[in-house]
Amino acid sequence: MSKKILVLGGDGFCGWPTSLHLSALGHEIHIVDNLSRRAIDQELGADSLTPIASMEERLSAWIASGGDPIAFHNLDVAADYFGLRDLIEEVKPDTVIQFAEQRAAPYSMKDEVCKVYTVNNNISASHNVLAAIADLRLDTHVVHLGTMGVYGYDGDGLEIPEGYLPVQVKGDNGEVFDREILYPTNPGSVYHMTKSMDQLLFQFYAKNDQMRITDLHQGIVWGTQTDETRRDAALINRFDYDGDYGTVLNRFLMQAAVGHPLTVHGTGGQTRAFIHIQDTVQCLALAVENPPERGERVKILNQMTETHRVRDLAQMVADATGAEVAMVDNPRNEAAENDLRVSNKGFIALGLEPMTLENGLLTETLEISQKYADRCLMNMIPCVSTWTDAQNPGTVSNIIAAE
Ligand code: NAD
Ligand code: USQ
Repeated sequence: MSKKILVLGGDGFCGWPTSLHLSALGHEIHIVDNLSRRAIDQELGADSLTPIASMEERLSAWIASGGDPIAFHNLDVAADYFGLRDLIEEVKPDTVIQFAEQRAAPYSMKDEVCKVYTVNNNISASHNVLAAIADLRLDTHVVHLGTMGVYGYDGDGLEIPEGYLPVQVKGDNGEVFDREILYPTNPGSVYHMTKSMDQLLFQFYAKNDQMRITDLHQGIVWGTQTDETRRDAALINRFDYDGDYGTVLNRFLMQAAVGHPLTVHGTGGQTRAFIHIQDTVQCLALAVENPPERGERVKILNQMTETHRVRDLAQMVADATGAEVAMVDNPRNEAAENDLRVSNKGFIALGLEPMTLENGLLTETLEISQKYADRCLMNMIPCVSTWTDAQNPGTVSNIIAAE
């Protein structure tokens, strides 16, 4: 059945292909975006490796390729609460998908201004959606993009469950109490911390207002194209590669394409969860079709298809391309080595057929990197945002300490 869907953050890396995919499935799509991601590129002096068209060109190209019209609303979801509320009241969406957050961990750790912006933007954006739907008393399903990073990387062999952890607590007289709690969060950056905080917002509104909420704990997304973005050059998805927004596998693939050594942080023993962008859009379609019941607790699904160790990914790309691997100082404050086992039974049960690195998509992403290699700004490749003063000799506290 066709649904009315607001896609908040629909100009972004995940939001754009998701909007097209849901439109292709016959849903009525309204993209809401303040284009802040494009503005941050300008602020950083960075750009997508792929040439992304303006929103107007994107939407015209979608119609020209046979797609149904998609509406666009240029609106700041975090700062313009009443603009958002009016829009939700007018459209009365069946589903709101909340992608509209500042999503780069290194950007969120850059300085105090970036920390404040990330917290204000992300928490207000998510809360504004919930407050508006509650106040309008709509039965709208909220689908939020969370992150695997909320679980932390303890790496002791426990399979990460989907959001909740059954625990037993011993009372004073030895009685044992059973509880099911949100998996204790252990975020690794201010950005990841905002996703931990989002979880409490959802828990409260699901309980207090019986809101239907799905929180997708997504792993690192790689690749760039989907079936829909391949339809026309003006539909191409963005490809971030700079030190703040580029994610590890896409960075390795483009580094190989431009002849830059693959930048493994530390020993590269960090194990992370991954998903290809084509599977991201499939997962969103499945989540939209399968809302929780009203009154049910937040439905948490781990949206990932495979785990890999960073140095193994670098070796895989090096073997495929002949690229050199460089072990560089880790700018982050994170465990040097961890194991990671993750349950993704929820999406598998809903019908997801995962794609993996072996599906030839690695080659496609490499070909795209090679095609647009001349657009690469080599000075944007290094990760210069550091997590602590100790890693940052230029900060005030270290200058004072040295005097
Ligand atoms: P992105 O930065 O490419 O897209 C986010 C979009 O939201 C941008 O177009 C931006 O302009 C918009 N936006 C941000 N704040 C806004 C506001 N206040 N009002 C209106 N629009 C706003 O990021 P992405 O990679 O597409 O990620 C989308 C979501 O998925 C994020 O919430 C992110 O945390 C989550 N996620 C991403 C990944 C990944 O690897 N890319 C992995 C896990 C989770
Ligand atoms: N890394 C390198 N070399 C690089 C870049 C990164 O070794 O050149 C390492 C990092 O130190 C880290 C790992 O690779 O250990 C992953 O870094 P990343 O930038 O690919 O991913 P991350 O910062 O975790 O963030 C990305 C998205 C974020 C999303 C998250 C999902 O930017 O929006 O929430 O992936 S997850 O990691 O599962 O939490």
